[in-house]
Amino acid sequence: MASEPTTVTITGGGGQIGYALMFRIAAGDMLGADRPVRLRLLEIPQGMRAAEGAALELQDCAFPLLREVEVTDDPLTAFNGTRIALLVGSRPRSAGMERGDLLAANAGIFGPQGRAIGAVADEDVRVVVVGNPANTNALIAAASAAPDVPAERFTALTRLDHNRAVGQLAEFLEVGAEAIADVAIWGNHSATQFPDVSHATLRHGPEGRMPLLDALAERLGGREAATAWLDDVFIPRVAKRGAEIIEVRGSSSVASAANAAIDHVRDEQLGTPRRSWTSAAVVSRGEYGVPEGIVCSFPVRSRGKGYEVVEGLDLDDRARARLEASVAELVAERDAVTALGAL
Ligand code: NAX
Repeated sequence: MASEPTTVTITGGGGQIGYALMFRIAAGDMLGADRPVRLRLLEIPQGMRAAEGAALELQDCAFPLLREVEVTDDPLTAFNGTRIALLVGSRPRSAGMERGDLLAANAGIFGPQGRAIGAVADEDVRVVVVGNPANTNALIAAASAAPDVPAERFTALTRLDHNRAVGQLAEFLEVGAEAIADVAIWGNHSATQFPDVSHATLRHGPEGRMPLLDALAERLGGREAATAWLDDVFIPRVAKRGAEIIEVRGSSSVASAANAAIDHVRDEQLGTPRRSWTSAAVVSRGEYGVPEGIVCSFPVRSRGKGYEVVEGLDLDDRARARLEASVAELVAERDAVTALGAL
């Protein structure tokens, strides 16, 4: 077992997703059973007691991998030496709040946090933004950490959308989730996202795989019916799943969001399965015509040194139109925060 612990910082450590995250990280679910962790929980003063209470519970678990827990409201303390940062705490949209106000409030959080990461984090730090609007918050944090931290170290979470898409397909096709590969989420973590199954495959027989679109067509009685199901049922259900959870559960997604954040970091750190991919929002280098610099979800792979966009996939006209609509929203968000002086 490596003896030097990895420093992991969770912002919003007194909130719901933070609470669901920290026990699994301390149990070794994120970095593996051979990597001890030092946890830092960043909160605002109002959230400190809740985070401190969670830290007491962590102690009561006596996790063998957990070396230390520190709760603080000072970003420079929270990010000191941080190797993995999960930026969860954000300003939620309150009733009647305009989008511009939401972006401004979050720029006031992710700008200073990005600066603190640039100033004191480990030189190989990786950051995933969970707090919404996640893509644009990641863009602000990355810009604020420059030039000390390369922008590509900042990512935003669309793995929950990815996992939701896989879950929907698995249920519909009556297979286990592990039988489905190469689904992709493109664009923004918002209702404009494009959950894409056109390159996805389904396990078929002991060794083989078949195109997932063929499996859908078989089940639904033809290609046209499959396309209609994707457009009318699957895509809206995945894109609006967060609202469905709130309606049914009476509260937003928590354990599934924490699980997705753990999947995101684990695959980034330890690598995605060979010949397969996942989805994450990363800084565009112009792939698929997405403007350079914006944080956009793509199919991505990792060999353990950060996510790389899977290039060279064909996008038909309908897919391209969906991607462009979501990218237009990201560009509008970037322009709004630029106008606020946050970039
Ligand atoms: P909670 O309100 O339970 O917790 C948020 C915590 O963040 C609070 O304890 C608050 O005090 C703290 N906080 C606020 N500002 C902070 C700051 N400047 N520094 C440190 N801590 C700060 O929300 P929760 O349910 O945990 O959700 C957190 C965020 O995740 C929200 O923005 C939510 O929209 C977002 N989500 C993102 C998802 C994704 O897939 N990207 C899915 C789930 C979730 O909706």
